[in-house]
This record gives sequence, structure tokens and C-alpha cells, in this order.
Amino acid sequence: MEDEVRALVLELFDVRAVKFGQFKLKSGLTSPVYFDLRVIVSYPQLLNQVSSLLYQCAADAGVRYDCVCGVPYTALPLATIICSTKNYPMLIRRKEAKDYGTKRLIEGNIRPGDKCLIVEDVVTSGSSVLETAQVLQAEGLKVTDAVVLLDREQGGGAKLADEGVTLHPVISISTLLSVLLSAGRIDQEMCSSVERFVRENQTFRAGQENGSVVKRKCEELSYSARAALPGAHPLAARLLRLMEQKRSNLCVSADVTAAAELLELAELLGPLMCVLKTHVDVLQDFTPELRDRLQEIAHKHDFLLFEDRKFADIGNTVKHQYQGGVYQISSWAHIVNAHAVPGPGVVEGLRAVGQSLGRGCLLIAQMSSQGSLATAEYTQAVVKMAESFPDFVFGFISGSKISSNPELIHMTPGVQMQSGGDGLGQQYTTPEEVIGSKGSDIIIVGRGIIASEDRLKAAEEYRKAGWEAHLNRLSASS
Ligand code: S5P
Repeated sequence: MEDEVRALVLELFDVRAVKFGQFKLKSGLTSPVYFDLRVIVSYPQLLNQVSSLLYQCAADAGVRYDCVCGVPYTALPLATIICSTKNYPMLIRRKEAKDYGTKRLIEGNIRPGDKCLIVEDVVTSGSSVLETAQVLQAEGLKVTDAVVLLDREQGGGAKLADEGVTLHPVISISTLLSVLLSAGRIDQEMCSSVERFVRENQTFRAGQENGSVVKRKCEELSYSARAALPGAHPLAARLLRLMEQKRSNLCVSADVTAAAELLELAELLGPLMCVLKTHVDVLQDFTPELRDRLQEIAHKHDFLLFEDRKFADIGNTVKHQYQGGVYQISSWAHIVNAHAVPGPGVVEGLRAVGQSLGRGCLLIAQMSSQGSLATAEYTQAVVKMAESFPDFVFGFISGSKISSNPELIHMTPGVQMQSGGDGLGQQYTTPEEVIGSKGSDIIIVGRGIIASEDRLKAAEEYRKAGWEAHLNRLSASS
């Protein structure tokens, strides 16, 4: 296969499916190499050649499978050719987020228990392959292997292995570089620059500690390092910076019904928290003066205001709900949140009001309540939606870390010192678990503090527990 791979690398270079220069990636990073394998559909012979090598790669590795699924979209024609020429049934994964919930996620005849081979064009972090594997597994299929044309060797193989999927690459980036270098298509300087980029942009590695395999995400950065990332939303950057300065990842959920009590809490706990979360519609005496006072106190103690309004309507309606009415939320709340269930229109409506004011939005990807209907597919679709509004959505309400993008912030409600519930469906997890094991960034604590006899003391205990869990997580990953 070596000669065939060598010929293929040169051909990919010649049709500009592999490019060298300076390319801004979705993550905001500038990469010296870029792969655009979509172009190969214009070269039927190349398309056949790639498909045949993918098939051969799985065969050489002794992989047995009953059906094949291509990761949408570039790998779809490749999977089609493999299935049609080698006589395998094919499955198609739907990708359109807007169809989740109403349409099937997989098209084709699913036979639970069958083994499905995944086909992909390029792997960087491995998350697209993993997502496809999870959707297939949710339908009862077994997924243990994936073939990929090009592995960028940035940690995708290790991440997939960690999730029980073996990656079989036809071409690794090191092979690609050595073929192009020896053929004189690139010079040593370019080769070294790509090698350096690959080395410095690893997304995952697994390490041994105390004899057990520990997952280590290399993107485990301090809050201030994340604030400095080029793609961080300005509000996220501000929040991450103040978290570092105040040594606090505590958001207090001030669910009280009297304005005076809310102001008292803001003043008392201001120095300890990074965010004050409100439900202004439960106040019996909301006034425009309250808004002004809250803003003054937030400014004085350097925390952000988060109105937990959970918008969930069509774009035009949420626009009015955000801007107008009695509460005029957009005029004072730095942060709001929204359910993704109406589709992207809800974010577009909110963004039309909030973006020019420098506001930001969190999407609700999971809920802490028992029996929540947010399935794994729903959560994945929310992550996708967030990624498509980087100028307004800067994170999630979720039970755990659901996106490996360090520019996005995860805030987790349902936190108390003891796990348990409240008799009305709320489920509690401890700060150590939320920040330490589940990888979230901010704990949202309501009654754990509000119902305590000494609110200041309780808030300090939560701040300390959340912060120490964060420091422990950082040191475990270094
Ligand atoms: O899934 C969720 C999302 C939110 S924002 N579960 C939640 O509990 N919340 C909010 O967090 C909820 O509305 C309340 O304001 C707070 C939790 O309060 P606690 O008293 O149970 O800590």
C-alpha cells in the first residue's frame, strides 16, 4: 500500500486538497496546513482511489463489520463507494440540527447488534467521529473501529481509543509531510512549522497515574489563560478574568421574593461571587430603581448579573421579552439564558437586541431536574447551535463539560455540599464533583446558601470548595 499512499499524497497536494500557508481555523488558531477534502468529489478517479484505500486500510487491520456509516458530509460519497463496490449495507447519519427530535437521526435499515464501520475524511480531535459513534450506539449498533483518510495526529486517535473506538488512518500527517518533503513539494522550514503546530496543539492524551488510566485533557487551562484565547467572547473573557482575580467560580442564585433582600444579598456576597443569578419575575416589588442599584453593586464588587429568564419562544417574541416589558432585561443583565428547543431563531432574536450591548447568552443543554427530556442527541445539537453563534453565545447551562472548546463556559446548577434532592425534582451534586470530575467551570448555588443561617459563611464555604476543586483539576492535568 506504501506506493499507493505516496501517489495519493502527491495527488491530494496537486488538486489542492492539502494546502500550506496561514489558515484561520474555526477555533481561532492559525494553522500552517489546511485540508479541504471536499474538492475530491470533482475527481472521480481520485474518489475511487481514496475509497479503495480506506477499504483496504480496514481490511489490513483485520476489522470485521456488517455495515458502513460515513461521517457527514465529506465522507458520505466515500462510504457510498465502499458500500456499492464491496456490497455492504450503508447507514446515513443526519446532521441537520433543526431536524433533531422530529426526524430519524440515522437513515437506513438498522439492525441492533450489527457492527458498523465509521468512515471519515480528516480527524483532528476525534469529536466528529465520536459523535457519529454515539448516535449509532444509541440505536443499538456496535462501533469499535473507524477508518480515516488523514489523521492530523493532534490527539484524535487517543481520544477515540479512550472511548473504545480504534482509529485506522490511511495517511498520518507525518507520512504526508515526509512524502511532500522528499518530493520537493514543501521545504524543511514548512515541514518543521507544521510539526511544531501539531506538537503544540494536542487536544488529548491519556496518562498513567497510580496505576490507573487517567484522562488528561490538554486544553485544561487556567481561567485567565482561557480569557486570553483569541476566540473568547468579550463577556466570557471578562468573566474568566474576574474569576481568577476573585478566586471564585461561585454563582449565587438569589432566589428571593423581596427587592430589599436581593440587594442585601448582592452587597453581602458580592466580594465572594463571580456571578449573581436572579429570577426577577419572582420579586413582588420589582422597580426600575432595583435594576440601577443592582448594577451599582455589581460594578462595586466586580461580578456579573445573570437573569435566569430561560427564553424559549420564537425569535420575534424573545426579542420583545428581552428588551421590553416591565423588566427590560437587556438593559441590566450581562447574561441571559435560552432553551434551544425553538431552534436557532431564539438566539437570533436575543442576539438582535443583546449583541450590540455587549451581552452574552448561555444555552441550556442539560437540566438538573429528575426526568429531564434533554437526551444526549439534544445536548449535542445544543453544542452545535452554540458554536454557530460565537459572537453571542459563550457557554452552557449543563451538568458537566459538554464542549472541549476552552472559549466556552459551563455553568452548573443543582449544587449543594451534600448530594440529594429537594422533593420537587431538583437533584444536587457537590462542588468537588461538578468542577473536579464533571469538568464544569462555575457552580450555581441557591438554597445551599440562601437557606443557610449564616449566608456569608455558607457562601465562603462554597467559594472555597469550588475554587479548590478547580485548582486540583488544573494540577491533575499538568
Ligand atoms: O437545570 C437547571 C437550570 C437552572 S438555571 N436547574 C436549576 O436548578 N436551575 C436554576 O438554578 C433554578 O431555577 C434555580 O434558580 C437554581 C438552583 O437553585 P437551588 O436552590 O436548587 O440551588
